[in-house]
Amino acid sequence: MSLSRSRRRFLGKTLALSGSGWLALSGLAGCGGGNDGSNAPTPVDRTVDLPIPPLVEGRMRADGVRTFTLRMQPGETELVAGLRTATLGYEGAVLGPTLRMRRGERVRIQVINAIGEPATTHWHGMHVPAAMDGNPHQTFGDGESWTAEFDVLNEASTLWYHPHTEGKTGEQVYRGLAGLIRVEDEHADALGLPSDYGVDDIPLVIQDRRLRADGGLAYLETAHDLMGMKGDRFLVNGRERPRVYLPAQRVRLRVLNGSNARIYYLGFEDDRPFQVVASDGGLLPEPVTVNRLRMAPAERFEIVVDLSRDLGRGLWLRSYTGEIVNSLYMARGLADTFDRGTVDLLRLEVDRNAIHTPVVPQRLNTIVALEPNAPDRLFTLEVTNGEFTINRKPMDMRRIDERVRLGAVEVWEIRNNQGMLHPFHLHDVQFQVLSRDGAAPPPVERGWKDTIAVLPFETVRIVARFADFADPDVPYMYHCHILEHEDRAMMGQFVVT
Ligand SMILES: [Cu+2]
Repeated sequence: MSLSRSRRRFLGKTLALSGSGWLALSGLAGCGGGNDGSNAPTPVDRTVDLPIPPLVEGRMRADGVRTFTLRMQPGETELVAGLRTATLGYEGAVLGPTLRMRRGERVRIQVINAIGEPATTHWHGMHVPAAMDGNPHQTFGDGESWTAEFDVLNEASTLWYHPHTEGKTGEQVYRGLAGLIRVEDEHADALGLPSDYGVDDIPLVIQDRRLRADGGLAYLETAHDLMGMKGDRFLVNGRERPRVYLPAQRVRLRVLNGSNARIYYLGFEDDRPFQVVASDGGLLPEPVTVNRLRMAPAERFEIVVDLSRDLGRGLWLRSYTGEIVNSLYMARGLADTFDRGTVDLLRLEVDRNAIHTPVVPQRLNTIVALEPNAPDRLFTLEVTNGEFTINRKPMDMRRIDERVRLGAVEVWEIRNNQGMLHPFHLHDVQFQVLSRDGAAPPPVERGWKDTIAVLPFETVRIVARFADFADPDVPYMYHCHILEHEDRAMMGQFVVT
């Protein structure tokens, strides 16, 4: 089925529920309906242990290729205490293992589809050939498998994998399909940062969900949800408000905003400063000390928090989104109760003496500014005829929107013509952020990124080098990473030739 046909059918069905949600698309009209989940179960005030996804190394084959298997499968998970929820996972009931790989080696990943419908798996942030990207052009059906093989060219970083299925990405991720990739290299190894997985180097996948009273996942119940599916239950690694036991020392948290649409503004309950050491694509040039950190969907940040004086104490990692809500949503009716307030995410319990003595060096990485060698391209994010679009065009699988010359270093100017934030994600390459509305980006955005939050009516300029992989036939994608916007056509395609 063509994208346009399936999308029209979807919109026809949901628009019949209520037309009001779409008025807010213009960024002008108000929308009365909030998604506060009034029929959701009452939150249970207790915490459970933080699940740590297994760190898997695959199998090293005789041909020197590190080989992984990821089976997408159904399962049942206690996302919130006392409720059983039907979920999807990779190699388990929900989420997936953390894939450990090293720069310079070759990896092969066989993905098996056992979820009863077509799917893909995209290596978000990974610099790979377009045919290995796992985008909608590499869709495979239930009972089938797809194998990606590529050299790990990325530097040490926290990447992730998730479905990228035409029109179904939001639903498949929401049901549980997502996992982390931990890329390591010798440079990062030598720095002395906390790096003992699950001990002082903790992966955190932050997501929100809405559950029905019977525990089932509620997805796209109202037209308002099409603006971006947000829930009222906050999960870390697939559990609601869990607790993690940590040693009294510096600890690294590798945070992924794995939510479909929710924006977080992270901080600790005592407002203590912490150090941001890495962004989407690798280590920052130097650590940046903050006490709040905004994270849009698909963004990753690695932070180091000093717990050396906290033995016997605990503290909450929270989202203080209410402090910045007016900068995220200018259109009325788009922010819900949780966007306007504070949310407890994860309880850190410091129950042990220091195990390691990790450090945070003053120099972390060398990032040479890219020099453009090609004309700029302009991308406008807006709503055209009731659809989310880029350059006023809804996504069409058969249309190539941009042709980039191999080796080009290009500035992409992204203009948000709307009253809500759109996180813009570029496949193939990591980019540098040049400016936000003409001003220098904040220090936490001075490293490599693959997803950039573009604020309401803001213009962001990024620069990227499109090196290594040319293919005139198989495109890469660029799109909004609010998954309901992506599925509703806020996406385009480019080839590198
Ligand atoms: Cu968007």
